Amino acid sequence: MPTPKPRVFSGIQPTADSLHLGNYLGALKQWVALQDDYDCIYSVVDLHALTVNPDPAVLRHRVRATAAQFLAAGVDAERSILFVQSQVPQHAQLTWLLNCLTGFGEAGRMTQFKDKSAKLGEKSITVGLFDYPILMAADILLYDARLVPVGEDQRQHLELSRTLAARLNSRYGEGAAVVPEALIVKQTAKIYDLQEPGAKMSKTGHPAGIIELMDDPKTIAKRIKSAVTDSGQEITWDPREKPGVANLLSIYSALTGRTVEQLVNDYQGKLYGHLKADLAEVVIEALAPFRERTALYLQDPGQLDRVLDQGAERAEAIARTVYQRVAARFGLGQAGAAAG
Ligand code: ATP
Ligand code: LTN
Repeated sequence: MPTPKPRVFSGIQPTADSLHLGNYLGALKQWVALQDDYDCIYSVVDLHALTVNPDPAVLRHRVRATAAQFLAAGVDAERSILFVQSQVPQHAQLTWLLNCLTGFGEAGRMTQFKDKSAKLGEKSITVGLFDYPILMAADILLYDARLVPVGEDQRQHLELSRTLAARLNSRYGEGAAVVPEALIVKQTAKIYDLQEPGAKMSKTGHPAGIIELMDDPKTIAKRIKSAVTDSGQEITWDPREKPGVANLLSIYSALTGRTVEQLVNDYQGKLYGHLKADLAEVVIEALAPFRERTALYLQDPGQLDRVLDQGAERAEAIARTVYQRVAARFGLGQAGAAAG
């Protein structure tokens, strides 16, 4: 029998109608490439999205729209498992077990929680937002995933997942959990906001700073043209002094496969305007087929739902076994299961 391929797990929240270039270059592009060598499981993590209190109809649409974009980007629902998190009940169940292993102070140190709660103000912070990284750890441990492709902003959350997996093993014996590793591709780990090159491009950022994958060509050209560049005129790679230009070069390089050195060389003696005009063309061309494919998937929601139902069935078959194994270590369930 051939040895099974190592498992990959990752998820993206359905918190917008469209994903953005940061999601694509930081995560989704890696997801697609990993399918050749790994056993991949990808999820639309709608339970995570509940932490921002979405309108129910909007959430329902965004779950489908996000799944359609995964497929359009090249996620293959036959080779990989594509599913919606809330359709597999073990995510919430394992979260509870992990909650009971996580220190209150440990969860309180998560910088994303601190940032998001500072923005929200005390009255609007929910226990769900606080618990968000534990639910993420449950997502990963539930499938014995070894590798988790994410952007730089998820590094600390991944570290917590590793800590919790190691804790399960030290408290309940080896084999209770697989300790996962983050896969963060340095070049595209953090794509920056076009208007505020100090901040990451984010679904919740100002629209002018974002390039959405579903944007039309005119919008893309406008956004890139009005991207904040830096003082001076020369096109050089200097992320510290020229973060705006460096961000444009990173995007350019990631979409064309040309190295940043090659690009800097090609643009010697040219102006920021040239770089922006060419980059706009590159982005428009890269995204056009993606938009078309997404629209096709969304034209047939019934078929999309069937794909997602099948994915959930396959995911649950794995999640059920792993959950029973972990729960048994805690002393839950029938005594016989503890042997597993
Ligand atoms: P929000 O802004 O609503 O928190 P988001 O845009 O960060 O959302 P997520 O669903 O939280 O999107 O992230 C999905 C994936 O995209 C994660 O792996 C995350 O690390 C990655 N990612 C998000 N933004 C960027 C970015 N600017 N550059 C690189 N990767 C990113
Ligand atoms: N928190 C992640 C999304 C996420 C995720 C996961 C990523 C939820 N569960 C499991 C990798 C593995 C984010 O990008 N905001």
